[in-house]
Amino acid sequence: MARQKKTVITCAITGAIHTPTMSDALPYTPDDIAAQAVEAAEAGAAILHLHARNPQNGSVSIDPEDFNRFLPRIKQATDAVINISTGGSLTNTIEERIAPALRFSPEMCSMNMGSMNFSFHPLAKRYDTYKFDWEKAYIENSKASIFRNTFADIENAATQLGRHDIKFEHECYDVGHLYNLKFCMDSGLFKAPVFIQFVMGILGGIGADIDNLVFMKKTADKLFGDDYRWSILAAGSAQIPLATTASQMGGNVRVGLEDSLFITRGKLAESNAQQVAKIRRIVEELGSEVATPDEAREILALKGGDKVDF
Ligand code: KMH
Ligand code: ZN
Repeated sequence: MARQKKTVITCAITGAIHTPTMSDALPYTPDDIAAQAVEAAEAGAAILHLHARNPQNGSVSIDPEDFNRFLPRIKQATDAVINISTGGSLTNTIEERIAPALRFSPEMCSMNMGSMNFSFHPLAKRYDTYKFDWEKAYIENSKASIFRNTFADIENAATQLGRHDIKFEHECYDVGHLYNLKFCMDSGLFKAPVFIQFVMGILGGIGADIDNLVFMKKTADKLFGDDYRWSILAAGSAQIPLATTASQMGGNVRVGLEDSLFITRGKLAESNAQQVAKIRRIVEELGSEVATPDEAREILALKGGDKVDF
């Protein structure tokens, strides 16, 4: 597969698994999620990665009805590719987590490639007060929680979602998850070319630095040859610096308030679109072009925006 010429920007609008509501910019109502998603697409995001939240208190929602409150509106207002999260929260079962993607049959959805102690408990030290009651305990409890994605869970999710011709964003939080993906491909569960999201800087997974990025890329090259596409998501303050590096290595990039509430170290972002505009500006100034939604569809071989159920 020839080196990709355009950079696909994904924007992860709100998150839920590990994203505190401790920024007024973080959208959690359907109105705000839809508005920020459309704005991010206008700023240059070809793909919108979406979670839902409880509109009253911002807690994780995996209820398809909560997704239904914003998916049709986003589809009407933009031609961006919709990617529905199957991550849910640390307490949801895999059946609950895949229910929205099964119902809406989007062009893309996430597929988490291994179990881990996905932890953000150190955040509890950062805040004295919380916007919502549920948040303190949820953050503290992550210290002892397993984000469960066993081989059986992955097989179950892939088998049910596979019938919908959905392209997976294979979220790999460490080098071992690349080997998990390779094992699943060899078992016939996923076909090349796969789309891999290198997830870096989550406590419980690989750290966010350039050495590790190169190691992830070299390992993926060894396992998958030329026949894969990749993107990077670095959490927190590493988000834009590592996205910049990855874009120069031929990778695609993911930004968004799901993975960092900041626009630069110590300064909260005003919106998702602000992060998209920033990485777009950098990518373009460094001589690359940003992919449109239809170019992203071609690059990732997606089924098309007319084949979704919303
Ligand atoms: N925010 C990422 C680190 C999912 O949605 O399935 C985790 C994530 C998982 O995006
Ligand atoms: Zn997500």
